Amino acid sequence: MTADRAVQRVTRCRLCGGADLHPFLDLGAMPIPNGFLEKKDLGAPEPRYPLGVAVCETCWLAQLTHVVPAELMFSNYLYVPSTSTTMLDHFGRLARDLITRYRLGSDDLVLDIGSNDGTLLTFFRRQGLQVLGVDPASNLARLARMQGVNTLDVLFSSALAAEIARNARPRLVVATNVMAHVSDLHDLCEGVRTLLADDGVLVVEFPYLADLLRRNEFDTIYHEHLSYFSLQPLVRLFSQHGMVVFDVEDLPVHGGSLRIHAGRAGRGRTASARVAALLEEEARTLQGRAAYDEFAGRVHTNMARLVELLESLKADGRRVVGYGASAKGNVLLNSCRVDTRLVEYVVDSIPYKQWRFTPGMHLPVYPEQKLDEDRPDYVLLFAWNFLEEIMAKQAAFRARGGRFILAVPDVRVVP
Ligand code: JHZ
Ligand code: ZN
Repeated sequence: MTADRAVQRVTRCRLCGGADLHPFLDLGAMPIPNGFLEKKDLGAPEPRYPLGVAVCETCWLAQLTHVVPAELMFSNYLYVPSTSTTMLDHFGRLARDLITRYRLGSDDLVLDIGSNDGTLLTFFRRQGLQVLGVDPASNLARLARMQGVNTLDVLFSSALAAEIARNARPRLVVATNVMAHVSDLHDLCEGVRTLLADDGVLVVEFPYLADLLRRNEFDTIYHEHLSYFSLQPLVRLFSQHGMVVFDVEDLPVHGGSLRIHAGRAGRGRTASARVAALLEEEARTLQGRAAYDEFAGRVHTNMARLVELLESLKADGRRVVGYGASAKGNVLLNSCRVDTRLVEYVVDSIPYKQWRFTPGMHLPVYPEQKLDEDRPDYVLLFAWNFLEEIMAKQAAFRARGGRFILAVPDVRVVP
């Protein structure tokens, strides 16, 4: 069943309004990849939504070709980063770095857009700073409040920003892994600009498009992620709203991310040498169709190789299961049409996902302990962004001869 009426085909770039959109990868129609099912729902028809990506040949923002209404995706959101020590360490370091770099003190307010369960803000709070989270997922806002993180469960907007600014102007606004989800980028920027204290800084982290392409991370393309950013389109966006991107850093998280620092223009802030160098590199490598079309070619090859590998393991009588019921995993399963015949089930540490079924392919999700009891031969790692953490955790499984399969960046078996 394709839910055509709810879907909007994108004909204009969401950043610059340009009409020259070059579609480069079509993953086919599939359910929303965070829509885990309960057993009672398995017989019911499941809506599928087109999943494809295009790049704007005017501003080079990569973006979905079709958009699904936000209420279908975010009202009860299941993603909780605090379940991973990789992300906890990352957020702890981020908070410490920013407190030092911007000399933040106990009178200063930090506002987190897309604050999820409040994990990042707890690190600022522990250092005595004032914090405010904004996240539309009420279930997560509740968790945040339980940790003492003041959180508004609404979508961030310029109207909300104006309201907040009447009482307090943050010296730091952070937005980690949220820009991709934002429908109205201009409204967000306008909001941040009105809200920030005069010397305030906006810090944004997002998976970097250049890494996505280079590392064949096609499974990070899904309905929730409306945009796939490189630096150039963001510099353009911020400058349209009187802000300047004055620094950029490379980060290993989520398969390669960027962290940018921006503030109001005209405070003597100018782009660092790192910003200039990266913009120059992007002009050479990302502003032409080739990078995108070649990526799509590699992805199709990898998808075919994965299915071939799973088929041959099956033919040899080997048992394969999945690890990490991530949204990425569901994109991979649905786009390669891999069901329980080739991958029996998935294990995952998040209680909300356990005892449910993956959208589309209906793999059952069990707690991680299932691996010890069941002892399958191979584990297909859907959460490749946590490779080291999960390999360390599963040392016993590996010592018994269990092996990991990776599909990203390329299909390989890890001994
Ligand atoms: P994980 C998320 O994508 C969601 P997803 C989001 N849309 C986004 O933008 C990106 O990240 C950046 C499990 N796990 O975090 C937990 C274990 O079982 O890569 C998760 O279900 N054991 C906001 O959904 C999954 O793996 C472990 O030891 O692709 C990882 O999903 C660890 C570390 C994780 O998210
Ligand atoms: Zn554009």
